[in-house]
Amino acid sequence: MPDPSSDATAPPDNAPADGGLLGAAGYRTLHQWAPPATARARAAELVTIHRSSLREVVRNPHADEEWAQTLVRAPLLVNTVRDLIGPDIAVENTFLVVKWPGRDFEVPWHQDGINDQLELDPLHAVAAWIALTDADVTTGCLHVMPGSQRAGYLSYEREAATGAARGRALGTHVSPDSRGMPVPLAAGSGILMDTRLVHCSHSNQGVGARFGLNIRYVAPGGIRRRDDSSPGLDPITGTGW
Ligand SMILES: O=C(O)CCC(=O)C(=O)O
Repeated sequence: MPDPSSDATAPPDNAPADGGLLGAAGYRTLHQWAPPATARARAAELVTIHRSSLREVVRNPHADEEWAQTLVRAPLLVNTVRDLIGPDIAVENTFLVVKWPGRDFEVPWHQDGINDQLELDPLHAVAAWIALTDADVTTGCLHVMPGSQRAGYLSYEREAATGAARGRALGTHVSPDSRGMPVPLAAGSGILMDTRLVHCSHSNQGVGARFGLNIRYVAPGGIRRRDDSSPGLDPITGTGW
């Protein structure tokens, strides 16, 4: 596993001494990126669109769906991310994850900042998970391993068959029966995570659909490509792209 910081640009001035932008826990909750009613109204529209197909993952909705383009530019979210990784930020990737009630859909333990194509510099990138509906332990909120970012990026293996479309399963460091710490969130709130933070989510055993948008923000120099692919960036602020 390459050293994730070996070709990084200099850490931002506000980088804490322990090497994580989000402190010892590796995450921070974010309140009211939008009024809860606004988030729920958006989720209701998405239910209408996706209910017939029961689609579970929509890749990069920020590229062509107005609601997601607006969400990734929500002022509270953007300002908080800029405080963490600097004034120039871009969206590298988004995933809308839908957990339909009663369906088996576990997102395995994983880290957002590493995959076959790239590795994100944890001092120049941050992951966000944004609640469009209320998310709690019944409906499939995120579970995190506080402090897990300090172990760095872990080796991972892809899940077989259908699971590959949903996430990556880590092969080490996480006990198969560990449930981590649940992070219940109300619609209109979210969580910012160190890109190395180990997290997962369980199936929705509630009565309504659970919608969440995962966003990866990067600053210039925040991506190390691991192959010759060239993922597009959606600049949000700054001119250095
Ligand atoms: O929405 C979920 O349940 C999990 C999403 C997640 O962990 C991710 O996209 O990185």
